[in-house]
Amino acid sequence: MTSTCAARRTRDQFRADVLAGLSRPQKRLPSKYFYDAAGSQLFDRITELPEYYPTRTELAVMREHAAAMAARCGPRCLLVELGAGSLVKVRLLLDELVAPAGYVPVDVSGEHLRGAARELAADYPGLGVHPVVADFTRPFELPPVPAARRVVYFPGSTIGNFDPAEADDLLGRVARLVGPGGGLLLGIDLRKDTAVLEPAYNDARGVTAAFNRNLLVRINRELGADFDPAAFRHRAFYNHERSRIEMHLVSAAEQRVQMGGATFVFRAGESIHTENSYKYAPAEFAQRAAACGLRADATWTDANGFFAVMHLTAVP
Ligand code: SAH
Ligand code: AVI
Repeated sequence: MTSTCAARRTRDQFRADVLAGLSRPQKRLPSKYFYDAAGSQLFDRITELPEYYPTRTELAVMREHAAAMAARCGPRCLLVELGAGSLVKVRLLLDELVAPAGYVPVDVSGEHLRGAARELAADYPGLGVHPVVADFTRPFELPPVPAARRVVYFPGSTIGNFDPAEADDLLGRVARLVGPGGGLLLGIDLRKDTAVLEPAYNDARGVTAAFNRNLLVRINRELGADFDPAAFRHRAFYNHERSRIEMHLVSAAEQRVQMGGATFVFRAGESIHTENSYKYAPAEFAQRAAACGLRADATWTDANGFFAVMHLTAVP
């Protein structure tokens, strides 16, 4: 009963966000809606693409420095992972943590999260695994697990999918969630040559294009719209001024889309802005985090300076 109510609230919010986003002069859709079960699987395929450097680079940084990262987290910590996805990277950390009090993966993609959590729990029999299906930009309950310290693990540069003001809100929320002395272990994608950045979001096999168009497939299925996904072209480019990759779906022709009682008109070439992926410099990021109550005390990066993992401590 409760879960049916929760599912209806989530659906109503999805409908409201889509209607509001498509009514703006520059049409927009929030990127968190990419992740239904199919979207999570497409994202997993993206992480294996030769052009998509972030996942393999972050994994390499984690592999090299997992022991130092675990030492920063400290013994008997409660590890809370935001945007946990397939729970791949966390295994490197769990292998090094001393007597973790528990692990709480948080994700909006419920079916995918529950499946991944079952597999992880089977592989780590002594560990308390408590998956939470929630939108981490809203308040959510943590299981009451006693721990020496709370640490939020937020890999993948998912923080980069938030505009700077939203990222600041999220950092403040994390600081409150872990409390003074608690930690944040954060992955951020760094600024680099456009020749590396743009192919990562325009892969030759078209997996990122399918990931982008899946948003329209989901809107059709869950909200009864009549988008023709094939009539929208995937476009991704680096916006230098804003230091971000932008992803759009560009209408190939003039067309109308119905959803409920609403009609949305698209001009040929008009786009829906579906995602931003901000790229940072570590020092600049540390400065913004400090203003949100988190002091950066360790940074690990790869030899190319493509990706950084930072540990930050919440200050009173
Ligand atoms: N952490 C993984 C996955 C990154 S993909 C990695 O590093 O590879 C981004 C993940 O964040 C997806 O699993 C998506 O479902 C989740 N996500 C995005 N926005 C979210 C939100 N607002 N609340 C909860 N989960 C979210
Ligand atoms: C999850 N997030 C950090 C990915 C990114 O790189 O911004 C999502 C993604 N979008 C297209 N490819 C990957």
